[in-house]
Amino acid sequence: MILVGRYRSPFTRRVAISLRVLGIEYEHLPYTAWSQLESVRAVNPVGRVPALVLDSGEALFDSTAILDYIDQLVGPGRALVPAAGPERRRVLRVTACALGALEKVVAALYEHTMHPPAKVHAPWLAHNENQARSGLRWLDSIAGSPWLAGDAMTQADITTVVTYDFARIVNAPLIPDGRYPTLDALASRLSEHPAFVATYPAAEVDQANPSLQEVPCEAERGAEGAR
Ligand SMILES: N[C@@H](CCC(=O)N[C@@H](CS)C(=O)NCC(=O)O)C(=O)O
Repeated sequence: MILVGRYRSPFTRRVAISLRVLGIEYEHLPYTAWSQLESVRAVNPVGRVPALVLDSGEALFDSTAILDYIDQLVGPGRALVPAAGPERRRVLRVTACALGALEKVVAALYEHTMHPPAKVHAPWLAHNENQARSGLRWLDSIAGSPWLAGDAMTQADITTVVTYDFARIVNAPLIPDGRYPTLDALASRLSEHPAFVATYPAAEVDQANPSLQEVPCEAERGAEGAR
């Protein structure tokens, strides 16, 4: 199977990490939905990453549908979202919060990068950042055992840490030192996990040296961009 999308896309990264955690081999095509839009449209009519192209040629998108397929592939005993019951509800609830916060971080980033500075609408930017903060606060507050839901790593942990890493990369002021101690601890622990190390966006940026301007969702903001 082929995973289409750069790891700088957090939606792509959560799929890549899940594939690696489950030991599913894949080929990686690090296309961006911006300068390589036609190649991305060939596998997703909406032109967004990630897509997963199966050996049969069937293309799956978006990240939630792909993760559902991967879980079905490995079966209920290894799936990253439990098959039923309160365990499933908890993993879905936490994952939904992490994904919602991620979408808000992306919306705030687009407000910055897709408009000229004079057209940035400060109230909409603040709204999105506040929604993201609220989601992160809740995620930080629910921590129990080493994992966010249950006694093993689930999709809740993967999507939460991908969101946290992404927020720190593109909008460091959203994550002041010490504000989210539980998320800090979880992200720091998983930063040593091979699946998280291999997909960390900075490593990919170094290898590919892409133009940061043309890929807002997937771009890193340097010090001059930080507020
Ligand atoms: N809901 C989608 C979101 C995917 C998404 O927004 N991907 C971004 C990259 S981070 C993209 O391709 N953006 C291009 C665009 O929106 O035109 C998913 O979970 O896969």
